[in-house]
Amino acid sequence: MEALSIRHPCYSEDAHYYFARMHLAVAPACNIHCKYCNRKFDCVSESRPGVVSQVLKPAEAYRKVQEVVSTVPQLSVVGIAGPGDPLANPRQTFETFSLIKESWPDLELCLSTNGLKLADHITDLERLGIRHVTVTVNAVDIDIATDVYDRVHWRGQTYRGRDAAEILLERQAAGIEALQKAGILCKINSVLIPGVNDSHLVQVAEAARAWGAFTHNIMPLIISPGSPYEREGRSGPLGSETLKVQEACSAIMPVMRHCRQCRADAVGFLGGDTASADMPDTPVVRRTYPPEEREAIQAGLAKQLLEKQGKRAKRGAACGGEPPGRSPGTVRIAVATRGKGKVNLHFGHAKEFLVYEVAGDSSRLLGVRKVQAYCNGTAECADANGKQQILADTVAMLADCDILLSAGVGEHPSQLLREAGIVPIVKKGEIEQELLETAKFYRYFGHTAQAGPSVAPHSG
Ligand code: CLF
Ligand code: SF4
Repeated sequence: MEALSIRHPCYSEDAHYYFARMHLAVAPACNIHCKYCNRKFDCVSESRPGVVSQVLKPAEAYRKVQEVVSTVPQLSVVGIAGPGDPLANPRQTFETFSLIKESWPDLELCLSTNGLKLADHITDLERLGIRHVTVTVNAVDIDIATDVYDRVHWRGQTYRGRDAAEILLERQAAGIEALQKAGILCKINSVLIPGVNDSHLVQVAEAARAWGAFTHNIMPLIISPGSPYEREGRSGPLGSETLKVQEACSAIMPVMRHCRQCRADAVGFLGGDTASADMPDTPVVRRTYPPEEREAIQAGLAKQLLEKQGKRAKRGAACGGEPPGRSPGTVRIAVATRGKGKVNLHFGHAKEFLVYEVAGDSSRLLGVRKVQAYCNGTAECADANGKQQILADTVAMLADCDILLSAGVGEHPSQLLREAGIVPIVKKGEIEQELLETAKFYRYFGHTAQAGPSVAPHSG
């Protein structure tokens, strides 16, 4: 029998190359207030601010699924992740899920919550066959939680300070334990907040392991404009800081590395905005797929994925058990890609970079680095600071990398990258293969390495 996670793009790194998800923004209200949030935007505990999803009614959400399910044959998961908290809007959330369940029983249903009302809805989750739930746990210590949450609305009353934190933490633990009892896979999301919970997240990882959670997703803080944290002048972590915490936590339990902090109405592949264009060996023409064809395509994809995992296991490069910290002799490479598993994007066009570590003949994804407008932890457009600031922020975000692999890079950014100790290399091709070749090249030539065609005369 197929593992529960095999077709879920968030619960399996491999699956995100093969299967797509869609979010339905049917849940506008929230029952807590995180200090990094401004409710004019999407929930930051699962997505990113700076975008406002249009709220749908359940019937509208149903029609949206109807359209996507028949045109994107790789769609395997439908999730509700906001724009507020799904369980603060139980009528809309469960009505939407019921409609989907009735028409497409093969689609996995998924939800992401702050956990306050989770324990109250376990029977609803069971009734609808929901097998994947994400709970955002930013702290398991009352004092630290008091610094993260402004207030909590519980049983008709508003609580602040320690009282609010105590209620939330107690309800989160009760909800997660109830999920375990019900056999529902639980992913823990934690927002990494420098100066608040950065050194505490290993304790959250320990709690997550004790709860029996499936994976831990550590997301760099992105602060909503107008939020309390913005007023306090806080900012998000650098890529290297996020990586350090992810590595420390990965010694305790599996850590998700491929999260894209997607919006509450995202549709398609993680990291790709055009659904079927991002897939290997699957149709790229948008057309209507009848259910039997969709089923056959997905069965084929699951087979390909399992074969790939089998080959990797044979090569002895299976996932999991990652060593914390940077191992000697490894090469760290940032890749600019627009999907399809290829190096195929110009440095200046990248809104995110995939960062890999190459050791010998194997590579592993360390994480995704978001850049440009939201690179430094604020969600406002960086126009005011100008292009140079974006460039400087991008280079700082990649400062712990040895190489930048892209389909093109201008002379000025090349120079800045080199000054930061990052070798810009221009290449196009399969990421997996280019990583190994580039790392080999780098080990031989070190910082003097320069491969591929000469750098393009662009500015970005
Ligand atoms: Fe959506 Fe979340 Fe379900 Fe995935 S997203 S509700 S678990 S189907 Fe995935 Fe997006 Fe990261 Fe969330 S990449 S933000 S972890
Ligand atoms: Fe905002 Fe927190 Fe509610 Fe998400 S859970 S909508 S981040 S207050």
